[in-house]
Amino acid sequence: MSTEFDDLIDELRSEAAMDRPPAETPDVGIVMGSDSDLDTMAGAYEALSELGFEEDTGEGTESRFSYESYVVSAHRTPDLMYAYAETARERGLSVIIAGAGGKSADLPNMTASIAFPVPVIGVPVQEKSVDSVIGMPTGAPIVAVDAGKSFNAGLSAAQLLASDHDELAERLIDYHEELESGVGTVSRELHEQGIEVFREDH
Ligand code: RP5
Repeated sequence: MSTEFDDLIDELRSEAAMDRPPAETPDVGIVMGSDSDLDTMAGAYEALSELGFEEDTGEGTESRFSYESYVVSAHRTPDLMYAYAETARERGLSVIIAGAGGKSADLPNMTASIAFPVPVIGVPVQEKSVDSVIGMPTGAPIVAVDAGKSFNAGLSAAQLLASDHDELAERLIDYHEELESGVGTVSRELHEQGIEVFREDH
C-alpha cells in the first residue's frame, strides 16, 4: 500500500477522533469512483455553490455550510471506502453524495450500508449504473437521483440539511422562486412572440 493512500486513511480516522463542532466540519461529502466521474458529478457542487456552500479542502471555510470531495473506489480502494464511510458521522458529515459509473456501481450502495445512519444520495454516473445504485435490500436504504442528475443530488443534500437550518430552507425557497420566475418569463415571451419568432430569437 502506498504511503499517500495510508496517509489518507489515517487522516480520516484522526479527524474522526477530533470531535470538532459541526460548524467547523464539512456538512456534505461528495465521493466518486474515479476522477473520470468529475464532469458528471460537477452538478452536485454547482448546486451546493449556488446555495452558498463552499468547498472545504482541509483548511476550513468562511461559509457556515461546506462540502468536501474525494475519489473513493469501492473496487480499487475498498479500505478507503470503509474508512470514509465508517468515519463519516464522527467527522461531522450530515449527508454523503456518492457517484459511480459502470455496471457495478457499488460505491453509493456500499457507502450507504457502512455510513448508516448518515444518509447517502446515490448518483448513477451512467444509465447502466442505475440498477446497481438503487437496488438495495430492505433495511439498507439509499436515496438516489436519475443517471447523471448530480445537480439534484446537491439540492437534495441541502433539503436534508434544511430541516435543521432555516437559513438553508430560505435559500432553497429563493432558488425555487428564481426557477418559477425564469419559466414565467419564457412562457410570456413564447406566448407574446409566437412560436416562429420565439424560435428565431432563442
Ligand atoms: C467506476 O468505473 C467509476 O465510478 C467510473 O465511472 C468508472 C471508470 O473509472 P476509470 O477507469 O475512468 O477510473 O468505478
